[in-house]
Amino acid sequence: RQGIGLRKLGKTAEEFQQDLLSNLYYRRGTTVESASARDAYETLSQTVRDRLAERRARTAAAHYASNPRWVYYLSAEYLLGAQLEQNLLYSGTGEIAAEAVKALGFSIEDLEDLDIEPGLGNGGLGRLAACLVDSMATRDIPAVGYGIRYDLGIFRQIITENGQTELPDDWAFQGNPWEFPAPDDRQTVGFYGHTEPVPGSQTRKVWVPGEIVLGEPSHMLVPGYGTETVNIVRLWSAKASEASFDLSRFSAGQYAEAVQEAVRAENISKVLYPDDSTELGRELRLKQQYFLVSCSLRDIIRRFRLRNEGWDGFAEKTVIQLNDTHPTIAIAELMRLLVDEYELEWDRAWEITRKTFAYTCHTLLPEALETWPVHLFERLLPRHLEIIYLINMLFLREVEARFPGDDDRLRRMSIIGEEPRMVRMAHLAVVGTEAVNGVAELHSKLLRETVLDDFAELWPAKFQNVTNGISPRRFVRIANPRLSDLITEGLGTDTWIRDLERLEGLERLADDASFRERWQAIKRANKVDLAAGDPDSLTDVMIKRFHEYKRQQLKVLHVITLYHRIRQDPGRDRVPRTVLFAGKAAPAYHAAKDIIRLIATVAATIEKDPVVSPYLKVVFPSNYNVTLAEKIIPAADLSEQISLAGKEASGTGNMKLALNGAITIGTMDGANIEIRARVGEENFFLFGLDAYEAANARINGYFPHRYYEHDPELRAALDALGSGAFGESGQRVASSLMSWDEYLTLADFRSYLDCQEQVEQAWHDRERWTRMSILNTAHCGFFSSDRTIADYAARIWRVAPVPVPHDD
Ligand code: DL6
Repeated sequence: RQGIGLRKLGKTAEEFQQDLLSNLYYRRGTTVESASARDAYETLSQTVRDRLAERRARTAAAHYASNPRWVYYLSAEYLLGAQLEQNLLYSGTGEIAAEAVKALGFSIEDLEDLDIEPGLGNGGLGRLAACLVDSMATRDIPAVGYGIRYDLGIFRQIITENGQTELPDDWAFQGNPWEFPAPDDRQTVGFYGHTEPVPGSQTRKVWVPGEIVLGEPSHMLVPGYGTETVNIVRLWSAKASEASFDLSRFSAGQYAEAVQEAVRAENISKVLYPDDSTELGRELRLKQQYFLVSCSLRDIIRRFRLRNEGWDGFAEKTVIQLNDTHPTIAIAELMRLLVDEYELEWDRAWEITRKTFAYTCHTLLPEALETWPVHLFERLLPRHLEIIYLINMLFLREVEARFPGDDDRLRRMSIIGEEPRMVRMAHLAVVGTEAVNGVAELHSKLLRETVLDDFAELWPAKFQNVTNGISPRRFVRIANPRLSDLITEGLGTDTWIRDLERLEGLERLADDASFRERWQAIKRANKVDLAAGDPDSLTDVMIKRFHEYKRQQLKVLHVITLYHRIRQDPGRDRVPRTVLFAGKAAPAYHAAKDIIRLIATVAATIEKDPVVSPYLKVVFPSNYNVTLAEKIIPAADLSEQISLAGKEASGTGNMKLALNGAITIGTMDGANIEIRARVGEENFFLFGLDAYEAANARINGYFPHRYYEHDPELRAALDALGSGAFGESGQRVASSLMSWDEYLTLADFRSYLDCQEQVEQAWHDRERWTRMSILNTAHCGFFSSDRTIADYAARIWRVAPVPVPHDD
């Protein structure tokens, strides 16, 4: 099949226009006269997609020719964000496309409003996956991202005075023009059933599944920026096999029963679990995980087999990155495939498996470390449990040899926990991989010192840090075009979009009064666009999932204190603030939903108060997602990163906001520490306990009541909540803080309030503030996901880029 060439798609406005029309007539089946905005959107998307598909074809040819080492990124979540604007930028067709749709009678902005956002993730972890695949393509790394094509993504959120309401997110209801179905690459996945011995073999078994489900892939294109590479994200949908339709029941008139099994099969990819950081041991969730893993591994092997024979080269040609523990069952599945299906010796299979996988941990919360009840595993994946037992036995022998007689250590490190008996996925992930990394320096250090300390002692070289990063394309160039233009003008080049450390060149411009003036004007214009409050007020944003460890409750206590201060002394000159919250709470996480409802009540109370409302406004736009983040971030002055130190693994919103010139008020947690080290302590508002002080606080006896007693402003805020002035949710929040205060909110209250005073002083001096803002942007180039990928490529994956030739 070599030598078959492709007709080139034109690069001029006329050629684009011609292709747009041809798509309108021949693919969409409509005409210029009757085209609706949706017709135009679909057609434009196809025309842009075709240009990327052409590059995709060249990418595949280059990869095929070089038979490289591949990176396979396994992630249960991807928050890809809207696609149109990104793909216009990455295909360099923005201007000609705008002209072409104008001729059809539409504006590109109208069509962008119709673009879908596949919400296939919960928060940071899913958005990180999207930034990393972007950067893999940008860095020319041969890579495929694997995930699940959930029919329903993260729920749509509506905020009212009653708090959060959830609605289903049928994101592809009107189709997804960015997707290519590939039904021929479908895979068969087994569940349940039993295992049978293989005569003459100690290790091989035959698994006879009790249920068979099909996995059908489709893929979305992932173009690199400023390069020719186009990689893919391949997403699996569960489909019932033909056998699951019960014809005999149908014939007997039992219509619902006839499709019951098929419905159950397709439920596997029906909905994304909306939990973030707290997974419950639910069977469907484990089914999803195995479904993703089983389909992806077979696809990976199929791809390997296209250019290679035998198994000798597998681990050299393949690295599979596990994005958190969600896909960890892949370790047992690869062993099963190699031992049972391809009949390799156990030791050889184990060597290949261990060399193939690497694991990224994204949490420090003990409750977020996944475990599964042994009985559930035994029923759903009986063969995998046997394999895990054997892996564990051999592993514990290794531990015993190194630390003889240390039974307690064996118990701590075992992949199987006792009472109740659980499979500890993080332990399996450490045992079955070549490299383990945390996502920020502090996080990686705490993993080694606390959660995974025994493993770090056994295998110190296995543990690494790769600090997270974000895509400068999406979160600066696309989200903040005004600032991007100014940066390009200031630096005299736009190469910073691919090489973000070049932002350092802005440092000298921080002292240029006219540059500062323009910088300020852009921030103001972005605030006008956002229309959240007075554009001259301090825009103070806290945008992230709702979780007690992130401490939105601390921010509420601050807002209530400001409210009290204004009421007590209405005549005083004050810094007007717009406090913007956005984010979702898991539907079953009642304490987080109480905080949301409390914020809504506080916002309404302030709004109604003529004394306070000129100085303070609280806004809470509904349905925080990537698209909304792209609007809020460019308008932010102050970035709230106020988690209890030692709890936020990294954070990535902190990076996005700092890069857009917001100044952080934050604790010594996650990547905040690295942001502060880079932007300089004078350009960062630090408060609160550090991770070690926080860990010691409980040990030394923590009594939240003492803070209540000793701090009159804190007392007033908590009393107001306790009195019911802000509703029942407020009472519950106060009572939880007063009784236990898991995340030491009260301990950090005074330090936080004092720090907010410093913020206001700095804000008064607008020249100083703007300088700080410019320096934040200038020194945050490190936080590009391109750098993150360069780190993974060099230290964990050991892969080299494969450049894709141009078409001319
Ligand atoms: O690494 C991406 C992101 C971090 O920035 C956040 O700090 C962290 O909370 C988040 N982790 C999760 C954990 N879920 N689990 N397990 O979403 O990852």
